[in-house]
Amino acid sequence: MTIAPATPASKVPIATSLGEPPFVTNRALLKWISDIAALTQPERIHWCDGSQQEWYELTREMIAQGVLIPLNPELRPDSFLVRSDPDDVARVEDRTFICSLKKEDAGPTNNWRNPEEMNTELRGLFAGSMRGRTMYVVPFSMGPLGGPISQLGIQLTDSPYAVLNMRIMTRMGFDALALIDDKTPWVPAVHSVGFPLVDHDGNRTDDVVWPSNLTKYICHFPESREIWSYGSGYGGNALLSKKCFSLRIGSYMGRQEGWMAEHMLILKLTSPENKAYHVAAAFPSACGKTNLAMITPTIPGWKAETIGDDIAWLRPGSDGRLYAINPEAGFFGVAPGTGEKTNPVAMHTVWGNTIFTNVALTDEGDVWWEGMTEEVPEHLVDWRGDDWTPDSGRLAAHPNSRFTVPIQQCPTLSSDWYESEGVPLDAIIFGGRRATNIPLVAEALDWEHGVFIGATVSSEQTAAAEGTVGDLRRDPFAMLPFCGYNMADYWQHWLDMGTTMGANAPKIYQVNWFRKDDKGHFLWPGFGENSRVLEWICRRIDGDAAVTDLPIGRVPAEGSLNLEGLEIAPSSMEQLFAVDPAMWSAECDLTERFFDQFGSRVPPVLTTQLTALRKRLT
Ligand code: OXD
Ligand code: MN
Repeated sequence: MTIAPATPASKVPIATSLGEPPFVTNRALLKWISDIAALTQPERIHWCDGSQQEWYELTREMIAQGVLIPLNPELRPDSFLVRSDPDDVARVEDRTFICSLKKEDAGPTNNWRNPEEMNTELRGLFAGSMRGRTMYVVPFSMGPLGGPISQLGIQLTDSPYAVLNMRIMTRMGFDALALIDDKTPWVPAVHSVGFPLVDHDGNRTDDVVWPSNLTKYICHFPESREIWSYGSGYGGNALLSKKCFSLRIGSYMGRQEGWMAEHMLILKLTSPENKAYHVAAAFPSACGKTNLAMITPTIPGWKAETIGDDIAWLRPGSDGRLYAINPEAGFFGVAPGTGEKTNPVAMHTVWGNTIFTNVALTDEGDVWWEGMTEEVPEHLVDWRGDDWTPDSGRLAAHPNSRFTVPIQQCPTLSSDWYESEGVPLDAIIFGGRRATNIPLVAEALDWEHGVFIGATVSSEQTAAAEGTVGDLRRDPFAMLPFCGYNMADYWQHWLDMGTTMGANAPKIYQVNWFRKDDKGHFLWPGFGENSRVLEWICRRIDGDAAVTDLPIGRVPAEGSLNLEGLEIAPSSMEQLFAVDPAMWSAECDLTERFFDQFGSRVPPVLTTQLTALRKRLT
């Protein structure tokens, strides 16, 4: 297909043909690519086939340009370090927009822009934004190719770094492209780092190691299921399959089509009796989600296997149960804090074939970050490329530095990850980082109570003073930055899904590994010991664990949580489950205020739940 002539035609080298592979005949798809090319004016267009050969060619080019730093092949084979621009190091929530037709449909927790106005603004920004660069056509499948829960997308990007990451994080290439025929729905996603190499007069500027733009826009058009991202090359801003598609657009699609896109890990647990259980768990950022996804149980006989660490797509199966897939194919994990002690599975996963972004470089040509080893190297090159010693007084790795690695390298990967139909969920878990109030574990009284728990998930911003609840950052369902529509409507969708599933719905639990005593010490050891809580949940599912009814839910009855081999004072156990009615009443007031911001869109079931909780507390 030929692209419409761009202006000015004279001096600017612009791709003149799409160069589509012969098997692509989908006219809508070709027209979209042609339109975006006419707008962004790339010099070349490359269709990503997803092959190893393509990977080698891209990485070779990027090494030559100084973008990728190859690590020592003896220590970290086929792995690279990349350093981003210090102004482009994380997701930019204040530049993330939901462009629904009506503002109320984005809700009070999203930034909203009128779709037409945003479209006009974006067209201005994207005009010529790929000049002098290659536009990569990146077809991908979220979930196994052709699977019943899977979805397809195409990202157009001028960032080869994004291409490499997308190849790890998704099933990317011609196999996915071949599935997009005239009748298959797919999500179009346009991405530019906003750093053209040729200006309107044809003058060339030199490239930089990490091209980006101080102006950033991460835009979602739920009604037309489109994504447009400008100005950033980092993480969720640039790997549009992840938060943009799998969560923001996915959640909107899920509501329309009767499924759910969730910010959840998926774990398979096998008991000493060889019975398998599947759980999905939602935690806000920085609550140890990756550690739980790769947990090494401390209790004898239990096995934990990883299915996903970040995103779960859930859909009722023909038997009425809720089935889950991890739509991703890799981990984009936070490096700092990951070490042999905290997460040995992650450390083994990143043995090679890994892209590290914004970590430190050792003198031996390997990577390092805070928390990786107890011993701190005497000399490093830090994430900005400067010399670093332990007394430099600054971090060697950026706190949001990352590893991108294929999930198939995870030593605890469950074969269920390959299941295109997904796995039937036995339990859904909600967690937060709470110094007060929230017990180590509690079972929801029913689905509606579980949705109330999910809707009120929070982390404490400041250490709470004695007898008070700290500042709560609400992160309902851990979806606050990721829900593509009004959060209150999302709660209603959860309630509706419960009605659809009825007695087949998984049980819902709340956990909190972070409760503290009045001196500020953690009461629970966490990490592998969290397997004790998972064991209790599995026993409950089988009806084998006794409970005590508390106003906030059902907690393990005395002796029903397995504490064998764990040294923990009975007073700590007591505090882990203590319910202080005054503090809970204060928390209920905060919940009421939180719900108020959603006005009349809050499902009445949730206000009834709040009233019922208040009543149980008195
Ligand atoms: C992530 C996040 O990067 O939740 O997964 O921020
Ligand atoms: Mn996440």
